[in-house]
Amino acid sequence: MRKKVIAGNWKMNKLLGEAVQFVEDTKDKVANTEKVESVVCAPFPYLPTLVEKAKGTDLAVAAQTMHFEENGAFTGEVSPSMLADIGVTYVVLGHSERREMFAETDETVNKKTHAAFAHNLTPIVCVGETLEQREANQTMDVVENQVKAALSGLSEDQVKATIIAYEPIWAIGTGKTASSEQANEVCTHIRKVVADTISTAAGEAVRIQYGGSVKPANVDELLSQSDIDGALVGGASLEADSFLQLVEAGA
Ligand code: G2H
Repeated sequence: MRKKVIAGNWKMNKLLGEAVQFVEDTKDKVANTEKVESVVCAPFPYLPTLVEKAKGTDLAVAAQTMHFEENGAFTGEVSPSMLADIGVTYVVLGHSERREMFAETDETVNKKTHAAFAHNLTPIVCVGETLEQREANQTMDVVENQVKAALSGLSEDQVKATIIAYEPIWAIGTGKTASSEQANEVCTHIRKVVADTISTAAGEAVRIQYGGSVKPANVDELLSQSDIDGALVGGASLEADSFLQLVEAGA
């Protein structure tokens, strides 16, 4: 039985006071950790404060990206050791917005995945196809290649601990959700790719989220699918009430 993971990806939203208020409003209500993990992926400047506020609760705090190097001349970047040092426990890697706008590649995602494990950060690795690729029937190949590249060189235990977020790019922030069957079909393929390339046990253990316009109204159906183990949620994770409803759906 895989534990569900609901992660709210705030992207570049909220001011500090709003971020703190969100954590105050949710941290004691995200119980039921046997069945679901709750994560907020916040902008860098808020991470130390939010980690402190959420300490001792079941709300985990994540970064939305990081560099793969420990330190050095990388102006504006944040390293895995910095995140670990302040108590961050998860990190989103390879989000399509970072692939599209900030030159993230399969190669850098792979380096970052290794760097995450070297610092006990759980990586949430994002994969997904564009509308053009879906219409050209390339979805399975595109996603398969992204998954293989991201996981390359990881140990079986590391793969088992990885969270993969399948986010079809055409469904992100557009209000268009993949149907739960469409989403599950790709998640099933991802699990098979992991089983075939790593091991059957890794395929069984790896958790696969769906992301792309998930909201309280569609989360139940998505989470009821055989290979969907949670959601990476943008817009609908910004309000505490909505986030709590999403977590409740996973519990
Ligand atoms: C996809 C998702 C969060 P939204 O990017 O990662 O955003 O739920 O707003 O489509």
